[in-house]
Amino acid sequence: MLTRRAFVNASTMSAVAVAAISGRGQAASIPEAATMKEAGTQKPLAPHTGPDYNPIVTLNGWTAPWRMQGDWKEFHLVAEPVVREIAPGMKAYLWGYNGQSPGPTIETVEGDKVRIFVTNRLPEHTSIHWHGQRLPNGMDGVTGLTQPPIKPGQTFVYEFQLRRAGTFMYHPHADETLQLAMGMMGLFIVHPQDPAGRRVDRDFAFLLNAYDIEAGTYLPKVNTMLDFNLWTWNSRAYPGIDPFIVGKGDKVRMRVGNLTMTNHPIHIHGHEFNVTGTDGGYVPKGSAWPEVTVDIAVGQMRAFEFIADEPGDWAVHCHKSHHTMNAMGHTVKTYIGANLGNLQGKIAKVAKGYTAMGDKGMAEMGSMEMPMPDNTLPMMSGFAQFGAVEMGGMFSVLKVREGLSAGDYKDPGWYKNPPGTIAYAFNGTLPEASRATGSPDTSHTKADVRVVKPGSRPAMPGMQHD
Ligand SMILES: [Cu+2]
Repeated sequence: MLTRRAFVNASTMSAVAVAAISGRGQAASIPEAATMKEAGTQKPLAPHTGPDYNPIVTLNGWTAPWRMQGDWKEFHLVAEPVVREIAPGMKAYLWGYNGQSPGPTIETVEGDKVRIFVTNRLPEHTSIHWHGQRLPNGMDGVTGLTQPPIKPGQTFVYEFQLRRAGTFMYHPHADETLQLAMGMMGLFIVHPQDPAGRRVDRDFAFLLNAYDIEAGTYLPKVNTMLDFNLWTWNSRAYPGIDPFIVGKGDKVRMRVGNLTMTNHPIHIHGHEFNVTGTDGGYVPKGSAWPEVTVDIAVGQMRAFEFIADEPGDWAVHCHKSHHTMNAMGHTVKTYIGANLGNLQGKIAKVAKGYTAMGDKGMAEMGSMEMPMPDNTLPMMSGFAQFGAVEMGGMFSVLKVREGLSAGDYKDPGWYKNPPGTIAYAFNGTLPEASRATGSPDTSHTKADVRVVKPGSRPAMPGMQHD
């Protein structure tokens, strides 16, 4: 739900900003700063000016509204403390923009002249760097190097023309370690001037970020460098990350930017994709390369595209397995194969309620109701139609469904698998249904088992021999 802040008028602006605006003979009013209360994926914002592009879907996020002032597209970002729901059951005290972390996605078209007002409501100074953009040096947002800091209470104005299309980011370049660790970042999308040129049916975007928030607390530890316990997409952790809803046959694009301090190999199931965008912009047609996993290095952006032609509920996740866990204790010992049976009784005598865990593996944690401090996410969680998913962190689901109309992003529920297409427990005979479909291969039944050993040459009908 979009709510409107009170109009910020010239009297609250800094002398610098007023001078900047009046110097250009503009009316000294700042566009309203919209703010977002909800952490769910908001409806994409169709353009009301300029080329008719297909708008971006910001995963668990939203798009900044703008107004036209002459031929300038004007936005208003407010840097401020926010409360972000990381997943149901856990909130974090972060810093962000316009009510959320990440801030709203800025969505524009190549050639646009943008004027971005930035108001600082943080307790310390800030600035915004427009990551990846070509712009006048003094608009680059590096405190001390290209501009003075934006002090608390001040509003600064950034003005530049968008010289190339692609996927970009924005983030502070002032007290950067702390401000990034607190969640200050956003996406900046520039569509090509001819929207038909690179059109897709569903265009998703998200940022990779990470937090270190101790169990039972709300504030990120800002001095952590690598050992984060919450690996997030747009400051959300699974099962709080919304699914990607797409129609069967849709051309889908995902745009991903990495503002963590390690790389993330993003992997999708059931489909291969083409990498069509990098930090440098669109990959020339014909040079895109196929992958099922794309590694996104620190500070990088990647866009990839595929035709969603396989119906189902397909996992999409970072392939570093520790990044699909929440609040993981990296100092916990490994007990696989140990006999914890006796230990349980002994420790329970001194520590009431102690449960020995992990002698068979850690999967039991995915379905157990363990007592935890308030405001803490389970390490492995999420339930689907076949039980516990045993995931957390950077994990979501690509839901490919037949017959979705354009712009329908409603969660369709779990996939209804056609009969005979789900992996099943073998009980000595193959089920009738499986034999009837002819696929999988049912020529080898219990009564007719042909064993093929390494090195042996089986005489298989239809096989060519040299
Ligand atoms: Cu990762």
